[in-house]
Amino acid sequence: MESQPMFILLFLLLGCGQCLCSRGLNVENNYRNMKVRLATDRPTRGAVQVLREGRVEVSFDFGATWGSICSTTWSMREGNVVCRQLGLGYASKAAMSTEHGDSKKHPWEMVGTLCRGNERRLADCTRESHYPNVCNARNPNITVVSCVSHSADLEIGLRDIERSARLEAVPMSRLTCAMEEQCVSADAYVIRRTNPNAERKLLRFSVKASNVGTADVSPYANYKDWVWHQCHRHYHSMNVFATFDVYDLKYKKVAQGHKASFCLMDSECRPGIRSKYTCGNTTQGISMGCADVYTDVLDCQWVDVTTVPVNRRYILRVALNPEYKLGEISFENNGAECMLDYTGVHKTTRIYNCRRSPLWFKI
Ligand SMILES: [Ca+2]
Repeated sequence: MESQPMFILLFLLLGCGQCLCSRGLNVENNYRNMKVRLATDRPTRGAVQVLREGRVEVSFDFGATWGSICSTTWSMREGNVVCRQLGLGYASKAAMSTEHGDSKKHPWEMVGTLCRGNERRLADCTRESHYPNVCNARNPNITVVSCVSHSADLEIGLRDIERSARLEAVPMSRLTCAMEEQCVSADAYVIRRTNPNAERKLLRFSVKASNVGTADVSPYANYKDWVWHQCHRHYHSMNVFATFDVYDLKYKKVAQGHKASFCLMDSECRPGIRSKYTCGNTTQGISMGCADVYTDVLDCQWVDVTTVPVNRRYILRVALNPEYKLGEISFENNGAECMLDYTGVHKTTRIYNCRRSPLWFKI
């Protein structure tokens, strides 16, 4: 760890040259021997207890010395791996912060982590491909996690997408509210100036988000921060709950849906389970054993495919909690990939062969 200030100085002087980055703190270490623990500078009450929240520390010398972690991708997926490795369940919080100490007092031993979320140990994760820009001498933040024994787990419904898919042509004059929420592609706003009745082709489908976990889904934002949407007359508790994207067969994105913000509620529950969350201003969530269904008739529940070339085959990808903002047991069941035959005509456009896919998605 003695060498870190020198490394950071070199790093700043050289402006993160590729060769320096590839020989950074995070490459040459022996990851197989990496030990992980949680620690905190906060006073702990009473006798020694198992820490469930703290800064994440790693050691590469069998516990003789410990250091902290800096990462740009630090999220619930990396947090889940740390909690799993420590036998503490699942991450309910994953942050880069100074709440349990800072990088000055606890210098980074490792920078650049990248986990899929299902690894058994942090040592099994890959690294960020570039030296993280945020890991410089001015950054006091270090990685922090909070672990819980029970967690929610969103699972996407595959058949719901296939069964409900339909293409609809709608004049822009009927999309005022949706356009206010940026639910159509950018060219529509230009066209509307001269032709307000021009039609948009919307690929509509329903998305069902079931909570198959062992705790309720709770929106991560404090309800005081929820945003009132006048047009739709309800509060949105999450900025990005789901994403809808259309790719060509080489995984080049050709259209994307609105980064949908949502009001979370229990739309349907398994027999014997009572729904308790509504779309109210303090009562949003998805109970264990319940699902929130966003039906194809809802505003913005579509991808605007007006400019997508017709008579071709595409891939529709739907992802729940794509930014890993909500803690979950697994992120392997959050995505769906479906084949899309797009003809530009309702009768012959279809979505089929939906498969489950992880959130982990590399092109
Ligand atoms: Ca999940």
